[in-house]
Amino acid sequence: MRKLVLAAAVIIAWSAGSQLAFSHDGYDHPVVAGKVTKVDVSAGKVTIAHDAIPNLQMEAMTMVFKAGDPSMLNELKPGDAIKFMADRVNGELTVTEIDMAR
Ligand SMILES: [Cu+2]
Repeated sequence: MRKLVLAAAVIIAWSAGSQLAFSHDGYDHPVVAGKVTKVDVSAGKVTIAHDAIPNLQMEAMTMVFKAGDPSMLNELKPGDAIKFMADRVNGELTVTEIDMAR
């Protein structure tokens, strides 16, 4: 829960500074369930078979995301069940948070 509150605070701060950075309506990133299908640490990218992502108006699909921070990929491997948040950052679909699902 604390992470969600922090994320909201960061988004509000960013939105105040740059209207261009955010194309979605809300200040919240919904947590989305997914399964890692590929990890490319050198490219800083991860492929996720994900459920619907409401803040990106995206249905369930498998696709590549950029990692908001490359270090978040270090402990991920194909087959991992995850909970994550995603947003469009500088025009790229980016995972902003990842946690293992339990
Ligand atoms: Cu997608």
